[in-house]
Amino acid sequence: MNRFSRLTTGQAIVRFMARQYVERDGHENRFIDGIWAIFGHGNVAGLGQGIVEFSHAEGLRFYRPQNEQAMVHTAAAYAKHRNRLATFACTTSIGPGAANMVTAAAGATVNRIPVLLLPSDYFANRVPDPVLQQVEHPIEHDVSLNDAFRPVSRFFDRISRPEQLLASLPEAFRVLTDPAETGAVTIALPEDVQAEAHNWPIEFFEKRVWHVRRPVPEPELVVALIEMIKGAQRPIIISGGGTIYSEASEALREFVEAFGIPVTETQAGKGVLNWNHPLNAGPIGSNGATSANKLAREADLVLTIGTRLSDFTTASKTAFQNPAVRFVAINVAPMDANKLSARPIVADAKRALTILLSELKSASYKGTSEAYRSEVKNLKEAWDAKITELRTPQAGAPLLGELEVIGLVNEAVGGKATVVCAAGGMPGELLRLWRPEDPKSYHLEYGFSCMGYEIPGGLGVKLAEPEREVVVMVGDGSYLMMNSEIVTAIGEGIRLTIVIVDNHGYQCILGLQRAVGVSDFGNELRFRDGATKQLTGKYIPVDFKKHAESMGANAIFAQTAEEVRKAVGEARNADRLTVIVVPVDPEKRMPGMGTWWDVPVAEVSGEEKTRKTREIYEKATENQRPVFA
Ligand SMILES: Cc1ncc(C[n+]2csc(CCOP(=O)(O)OP(=O)(O)O)c2C)c(N)n1
Ligand SMILES: [Mg+2]
Repeated sequence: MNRFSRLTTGQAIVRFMARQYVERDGHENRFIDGIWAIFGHGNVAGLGQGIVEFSHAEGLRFYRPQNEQAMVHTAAAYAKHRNRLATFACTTSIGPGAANMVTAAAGATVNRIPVLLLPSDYFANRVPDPVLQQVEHPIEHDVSLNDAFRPVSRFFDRISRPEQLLASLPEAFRVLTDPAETGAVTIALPEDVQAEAHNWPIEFFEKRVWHVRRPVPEPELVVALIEMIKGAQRPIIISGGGTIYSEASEALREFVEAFGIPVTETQAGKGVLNWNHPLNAGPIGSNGATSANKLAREADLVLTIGTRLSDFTTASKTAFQNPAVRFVAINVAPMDANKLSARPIVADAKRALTILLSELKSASYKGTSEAYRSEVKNLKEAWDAKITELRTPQAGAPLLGELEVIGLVNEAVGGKATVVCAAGGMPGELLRLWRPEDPKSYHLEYGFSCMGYEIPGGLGVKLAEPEREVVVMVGDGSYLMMNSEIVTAIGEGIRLTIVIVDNHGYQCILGLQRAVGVSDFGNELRFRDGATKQLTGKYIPVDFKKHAESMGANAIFAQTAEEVRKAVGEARNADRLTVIVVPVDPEKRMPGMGTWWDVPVAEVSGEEKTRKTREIYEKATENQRPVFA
């Protein structure tokens, strides 16, 4: 005799979500840790009613943010900090509320971070069409705004009959919990269907534990890799976010200590080894270290682990200049494992490193030469000294530089606090300057580099690990774009530190504009000038301290090194979120370090300097190696 629960679609979703668990290495936990919602007519009645009736009873906490994009950033940051073993669900109304999530959905997908998105959709029965906020596509009548989620989701479905959930939800959770497939998962929910009831087989709501797989490498490929490593004179490792998500830091440390192979880091991978580990050669690529980049340039074997090899990592394919260089990639995702013509080892980072360590030992591999190890040591020491110099405040200047602020904040919070950042000049500077002492202490969203991630991201990290000190570094531009989750944090009683570095605008893009031979234009925050009618007037003064205070934050203005140190200490002891506003000299920029990033320069121009820059650009593209053997 079949048994059923009669529930609406909305109620069924809440109950199902609450009962999904993950297991990895024998540890089990709930996968969806809460529901974030901004209600509108599209979701307040259907899914919203289900949330009210069931979420508390099912132990799912409900959160009410200020912006749909922001709540998805928070969910992604939460999931990233939890090594993708837990996330949040996010629901919106139809139309603009749903559209607001698309940007952050892309961010999650680019970064391979699970988030569950439940936007509402137009009536499946189409009777009241066009419903408020409906985009009426004149030709494709089944298209809705939510189709904009398709290219940025790893799984997409639209539920036009309740019972479709029986097939859709398990598939959604399979994708969310799969390390290779994960990203944004979107289930669009027509307004009428959310409220419709169905007789659900009770088995549908039984607790389900999703095993998070750790695939082992194919033995034949391990044999081949061992031969390649044994034959290499100048091997390096590039370690990305996947190493951290796989919790492979210790395995990586043991591996490199056994064989003297230097590790270079990406934005998502930084922190996998302590900054001062002798084999941590620093960050690689366009924003990389002189040490890592010299090793990369001359490497004959590059072992990439858990990285998607973005253009910043490969310096737009200029990083590797040894004609004999070969790549091997350990990655759980086949797409990433096959980049740069690498020998693809589709496997979990921790498992692969553990197996490689023992196989290399059995093969009597003794590791790299003494000469190579001492070269690595010298390069690292020189790099660390350079960074200490860049981080140290210079006496006497009226304003600090951004690099000095980073150094001061890092000194004050230590290497175990988590720093959060995403866009602007600071990601590149943090990559070089920040000194993490724990794999979870460096949280950069630099796959999508989405302005606005910073504050909601900090909130997500703090929710994931409330005991950890969290410091958000945010530019004035990103802050002005998205700051209102401060209100959410205040409401939740969450204490974190936000440092606004105010340099009057989009200074990193201004720097880039100059680098591509264009005059300063449209990036600083300036008044329209009465005479020129251009945006060349004085800086528009923004009182960020008052702004933060108006949202309930504790706010401090800090201009000198001493004031910054003191403010960070005060923030740590404050009873609520603290915003520290630091004005900086925009022209104290990161010095050039001989690296490159491909940003094309105009091929023709009336400006002499643009034409000169184009010549330099064309010359630089000659260093690109688009294809490797
Ligand atoms: C949503 C979004 N829009 C535009 C950009 C392009 N962009 C990257 S950094 C930046 C300026 C950021 O300004 P600010 O936060 O003040 O940092 P600064 O450049 O001054 O370091 C812009 C416009 C982006 N990354 N994300
Ligand atoms: Mg700025």
